[in-house]
Amino acid sequence: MAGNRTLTMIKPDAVKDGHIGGILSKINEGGFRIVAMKMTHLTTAKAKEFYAVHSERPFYGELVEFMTSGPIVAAILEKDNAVEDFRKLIGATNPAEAAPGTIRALYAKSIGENAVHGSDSDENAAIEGAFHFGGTETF
Ligand code: FUP
Repeated sequence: MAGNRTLTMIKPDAVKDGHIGGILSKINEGGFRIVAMKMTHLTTAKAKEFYAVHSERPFYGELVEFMTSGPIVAAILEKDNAVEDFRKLIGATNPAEAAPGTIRALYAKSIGENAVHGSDSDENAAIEGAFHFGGTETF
């Protein structure tokens, strides 16, 4: 059975450009319930840990630098089939390939500065949710 939670981050580019409200509206319109949410600023160590799976990729350094360049908004979202449905709502990693109306098509600047994160599996959604939130911060 598909899991019902996913983890998102509104990334530093979108926060800086004033798109928190627009992105939260898309999340609400998409039928997701916000069950945890915080504004935070990742340290280099935390960003490296979050993206450890990409540590051998050529863009890892830039990715960590970008993700620590300003505050983010992290949230756990709930809906049936949350991981897959949220990835549909955000669109392709590269905004040039993101379907019209998706969050990345609307708000992302480039493949690196792409406005939002969405977990890619139920397993990672659970790991990433626990990375950002303790049990008493999730509702
Ligand atoms: P996604 O799951 O759509 O966020 O994409 P990936 O897990 O493939 O990539 C994670 C992050 O790495 C992206 F959000 C941005 C960054 N990235 C790059 O900067 N360059 C690339 O070529 C691919 C990913």
